[in-house]
Amino acid sequence: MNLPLSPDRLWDNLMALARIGATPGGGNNRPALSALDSQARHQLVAWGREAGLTLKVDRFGNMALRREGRDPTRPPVLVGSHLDTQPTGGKFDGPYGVLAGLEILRALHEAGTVTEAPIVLVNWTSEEGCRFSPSMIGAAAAMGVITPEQALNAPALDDAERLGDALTQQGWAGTDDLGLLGAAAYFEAHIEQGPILEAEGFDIGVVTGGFATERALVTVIGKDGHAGSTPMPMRQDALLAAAEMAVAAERILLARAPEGRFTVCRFLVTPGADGVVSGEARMAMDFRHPETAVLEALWAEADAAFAEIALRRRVQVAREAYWRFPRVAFNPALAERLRVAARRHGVSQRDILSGAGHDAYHAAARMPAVMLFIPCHGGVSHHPSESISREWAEQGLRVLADAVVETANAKV
Ligand code: HGY
Ligand code: MN
Ligand code: MN
Repeated sequence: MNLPLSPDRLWDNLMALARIGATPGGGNNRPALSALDSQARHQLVAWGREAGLTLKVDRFGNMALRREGRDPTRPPVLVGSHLDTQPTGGKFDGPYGVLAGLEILRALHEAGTVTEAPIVLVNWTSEEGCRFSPSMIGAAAAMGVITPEQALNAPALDDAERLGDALTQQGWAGTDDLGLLGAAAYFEAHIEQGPILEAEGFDIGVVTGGFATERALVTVIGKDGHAGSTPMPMRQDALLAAAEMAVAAERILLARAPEGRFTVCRFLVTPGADGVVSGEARMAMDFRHPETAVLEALWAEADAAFAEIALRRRVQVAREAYWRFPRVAFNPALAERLRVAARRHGVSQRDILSGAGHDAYHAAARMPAVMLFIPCHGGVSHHPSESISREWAEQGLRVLADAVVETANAKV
């Protein structure tokens, strides 16, 4: 298929978008539903208008930019990702998938090529869980994985705002039915955010699935005390108990290396004041493993270790999971379509599992879905120095375009 795709225009758009919320060191800080996220959304609307796309926005702020097909009754093919970033994010995590999808629709528009099925570009609200928790709220709500109330009442971690308030405040509380649930397929192109493709010399990763993931808030309650006059044996030091639990959890996950992944994403201490033994500590712990059953067993092992530490240190410990999904399996037929397209373009490829969570995980619960990874330098992501080559960006675009258009023209 020889669509007039323009890799240069894709790159220029990536650089233009990266100027919205640019941070020192070349990164981006565009928190979900902040004024900067809204500015990026409006930029996408303007580009979509140039490409003849019609916009719909749902009650969660998810954006659907639609190109009609010859048969408007056929379920659409979706392609998308997210525009919000981590506070210390890069230029490409999210925007690459959105703007590669846009470039496909632009090329179809310029060529006057009409596919059988409609194609819809999606920008999902609040993929990063760093402002509103948990991650991937827009996709989860649109796919019915969480309730509208859970999505709209999602708390901001940095202030008292709810996601629903921010939607209204920024003018992105839509009322449209995007018609996503009945879609024929969902494609998401994304940077790998890991080192494998670059290290092994592959230009494309065909993502066959994703790690099982569970993030939980672990709360440790001890007793405040004076840092000077409280003898050590009398202390109920929540911070040190939590620290020992974190190290114990790391040991448990390291025993399952290399697939076991453990992170303490946030560590909050109260009062955390000079001169005080802190009586409360809360950790956002993130466990990941390719196998759901193993992940569950690892949490059980960690809970036992936490209970032993709590008893010995005379503190209370409680754990509440707030972000969880089992191992994700993407659609084999769509994965094969990506492999064939990569071979057609002479692009080296390998199958790969995703350790990072993506909006595609929730889409995969409701429709055939698949992801395509391109490498990123040093596997660095969620960092201002996140970077890709123009060649990788182009190769991913061409492979994605073939698979998306073939799916939109597939015989039903
Ligand atoms: O944490 C994740 O995996 C996602 O990138 N927010
Ligand atoms: Mn992402
Ligand atoms: Mn991310």
